[in-house]
Amino acid sequence: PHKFWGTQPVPQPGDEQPAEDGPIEPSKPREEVRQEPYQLPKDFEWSILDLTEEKQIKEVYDLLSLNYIEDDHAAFRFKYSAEFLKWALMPPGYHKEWHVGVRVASNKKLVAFISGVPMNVRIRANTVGAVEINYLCVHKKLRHKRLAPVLIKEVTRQCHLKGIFQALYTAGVVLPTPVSVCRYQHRCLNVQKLVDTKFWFVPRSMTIARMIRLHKLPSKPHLNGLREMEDRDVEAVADLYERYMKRFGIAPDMTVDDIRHHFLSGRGKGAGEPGGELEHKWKGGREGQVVWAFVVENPETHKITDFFSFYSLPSTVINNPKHDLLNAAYLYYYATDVAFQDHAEETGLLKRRVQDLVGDALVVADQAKFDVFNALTLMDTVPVLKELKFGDGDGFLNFYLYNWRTAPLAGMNPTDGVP
Ligand code: YNC
Ligand code: MG
Repeated sequence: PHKFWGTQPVPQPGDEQPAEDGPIEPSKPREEVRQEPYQLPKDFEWSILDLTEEKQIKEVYDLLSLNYIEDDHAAFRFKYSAEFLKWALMPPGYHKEWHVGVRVASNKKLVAFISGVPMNVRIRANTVGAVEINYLCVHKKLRHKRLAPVLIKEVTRQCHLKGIFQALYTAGVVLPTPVSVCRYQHRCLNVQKLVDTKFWFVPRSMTIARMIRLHKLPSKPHLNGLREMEDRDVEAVADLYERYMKRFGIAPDMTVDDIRHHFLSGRGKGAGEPGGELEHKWKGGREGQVVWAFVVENPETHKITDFFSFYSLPSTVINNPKHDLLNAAYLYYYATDVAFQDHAEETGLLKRRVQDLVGDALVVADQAKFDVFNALTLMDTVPVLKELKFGDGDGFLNFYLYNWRTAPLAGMNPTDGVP
């Protein structure tokens, strides 16, 4: 029984499949929304964070780097950089009121956090103005005191005050009720380090030398016309993104400004500068770079036919004598206009193209000295992962919608059930 989740507008265990998509409870006019913050245990106080202040970003960074998500064996913990948090928490149209902190009243130490960022999401035939909730974190010393529900209720109130009544979030834990679930997939790049840190293991029938050989990647990408995305590509990428994402039952809607923010902001020095041998600029990695985006420009027509992107999210290696950081790249959005050709799926054309795109993302990430490349079983990625030598992770990611009913969305084949 879920003492908190049982009270919330989310599908409950045993609910019937919805006849129609829509809200679970109606929206309220602003004056009917609770005006005063929820009560915190004594000795604690609410604090809206101003993330344009370096000092406050650093406080969130410090809280998360010591207290955020760990794997089941407490061997790794996500280490979002301050640059990453800025990029993720301040997209176009963000509200600082949705960056909700809890401090110890006496010394003002930040001990809990939850955040929301605005997004328009299309869920099957409906486009909904919503909030994406992330970075819910309670200091390790304050766990199991029912602080999480208070944080969730307070951020919900702040969203209601801005006229937003639907939310999207993901979690490793199973709560009422996932709308989809995906599995993490990992492609080893630095085999030796992954084995040393026990992130990956050498199978019984294998030697480490063979494993290193097996995972060796070419030193140059393979797609003709591949180059780093630049500001002049934003409109073309936005258009391609919009058309490609129609393939799936759920997808964020992105304006041109969103595209610019998500693919071009927070990049390291030298990124996207025209001219010269582009690869010299990303070889060896870029200090502080969060997101990496590449386009394929047709050499004859100069049309942008494809793009791919990934982001950098390291993990702290907990208690390892040799290594303290695992440099992980995560596949982010990609699209290809091959999908719009007749019979692209039946003929295997689409699969081949996605495999080329993700394959080149691996090459770039390897050259930039990432240790591992991660992906989820979603979009058109699933059929290409085995061939690109990804392996199943232990982790699953559950996708949730707040106050919106819809039938389950497949992680494996997202086009299932699309009207
Ligand atoms: C979780 N991850 O089930 P019941 S993901 C949501 N998401 O409630 P307490 C969670 N709920 O079952 P603790 C949750 N984890 O009794 C637990 N819960 O109904 C529920 N970890 O609260 C749980 N970050 O305070 C139970 O638990 C209740 O002290 C128990 O705190 C939990 O960001 C947590 O994994 C996760 O920092 C804060 O363990 C803590 O254990 C922690 O006694 C490490 O809480 C970091 C971590 C979670 C990452 C994420 C998405 C969060 C989504 C929240 C829901 C948003 C709803 C939509 C709101 C906007 C609506 C509009 C408009
Ligand atoms: Mg608690």
